[in-house]
Amino acid sequence: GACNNESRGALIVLEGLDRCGKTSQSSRLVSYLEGLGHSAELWRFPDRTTSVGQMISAYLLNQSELDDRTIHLLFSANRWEKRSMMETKLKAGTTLIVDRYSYSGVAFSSAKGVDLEWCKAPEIGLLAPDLVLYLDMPPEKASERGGYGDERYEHLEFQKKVAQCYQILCDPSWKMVDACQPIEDVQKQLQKIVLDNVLACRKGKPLSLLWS
Ligand code: FDM
Repeated sequence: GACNNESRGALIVLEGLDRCGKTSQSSRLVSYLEGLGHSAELWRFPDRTTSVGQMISAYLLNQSELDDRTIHLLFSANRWEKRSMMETKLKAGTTLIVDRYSYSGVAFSSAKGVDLEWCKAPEIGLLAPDLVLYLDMPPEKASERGGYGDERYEHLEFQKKVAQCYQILCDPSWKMVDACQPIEDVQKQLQKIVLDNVLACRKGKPLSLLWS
C-alpha cells in the first residue's frame, strides 16, 4: 500500500555554493521523477513562507540584524517546523527534492566562525537525507555566473569560506557532481543517481536521523 514503509519516498538534498545551479537542477529533477510516474515535490530551505522564514528572509535581505547564533537557530527552527510534514510526505511515498538543508546551515554559520559542533547540535534528530548531491563549482566560477544578487552572503570572499566548510562537512556518501559541465550533462548525471536512490528507498531502506 502507499502508506507502508516499503514504498516510502526518498529525501534527496542538493547542496553547493550560491549560483552553482542547485535551484534549476532541483526543479528539473522533480519534473524528471514525475515524468516517470513517481510522486515528487520540490522543497527548499530556508522556507521563507513561514513566520520564522520571514525573519530569515529579512535578515538575508539586510533588512534586519541578528547575531550569528540567533540566525543559526532560526534556520534550524525553520527545518524543525517542517519536520513532521516531511516525514508524513516521505511515508506516503512522495520523494522530496530539497534545495539546501542542514549542511547549508552548518557550512554558512561555521564560515562566520561559529563552532562547528555547536552548529550541528540543533540539527540532531532532523531526518537524515537518503542522498546528498553536492554541485561542485569553484567560488570564482560561481561568482561570475550571472553575478550575485544583493543578499547578505553573496560575496566571493565569504563563499570561499563556505566552500572550505562544505569540504570539512562532506563525507564519502555524498555524490559530488561537477557543476561546471553543461547544464544538460549535470542533469543526466543527477538523474541516474537520484533514480537509483528513489528505487532503493522504495525497496525499504529505513529512514534515519541526523547526524549519523
Ligand atoms: N543559508 C541557508 C544559511 O545560512 N543557513 C541555512 O540553514 C540555509 C538553509 O541562506 F546564502 C543561506 C544560504 C544562502 C541563503 O539561500 C539563502 P537561497 O537558496 O538563496 O534561498
